[in-house]
Amino acid sequence: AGVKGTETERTFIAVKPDGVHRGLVHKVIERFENRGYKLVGLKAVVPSRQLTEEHYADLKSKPFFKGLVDYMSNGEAPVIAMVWEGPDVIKQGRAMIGATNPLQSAPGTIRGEYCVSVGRNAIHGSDSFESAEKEISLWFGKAGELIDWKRSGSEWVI
Ligand code: 3AN
Repeated sequence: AGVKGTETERTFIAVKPDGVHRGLVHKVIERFENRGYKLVGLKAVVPSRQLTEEHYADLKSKPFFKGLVDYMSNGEAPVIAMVWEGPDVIKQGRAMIGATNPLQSAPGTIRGEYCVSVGRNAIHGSDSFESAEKEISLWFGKAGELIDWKRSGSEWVI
């Protein structure tokens, strides 16, 4: 996940199938780009059940786990998987996304603007450096899928 605490910190952000169905991909990209973060990886994926189960391994014992895996991996819409880079992007990404339950998400956050249901909360973001490392390697395991580049004008942002 890049180098923690520096401008090369990286996080895994995914627009989930409900967010894709609802045409929210550009809203998510716009917010991260506008903030000054840099997109270093992007793809549309229909994740296998196995990938989804690994991604949400911490939630295995939850009653909604099977439903969550079904809806992520049934292929009715892809997941748009992204890696974003920049200062404090893991924590700020979570702040921009808002609380897990959209009814508790502050207005102005992505969930606080676009969602009302915890089971359809549109977007995922890594919640710690360790999760970011795990999730980036899970979703972007192949060499060459993440690009190191410099945003022109970034000296005015960072
Ligand atoms: P977050 O997505 O904010 O990191 P987690 O990791 O607790 O939150 O939950 C992962 C995903 O599991 C949520 N984004 C949501 O899709 C689903 N989920 C969490 N809690 C519930 C719930 N009570 N009922 C249905 N789905 C849930």
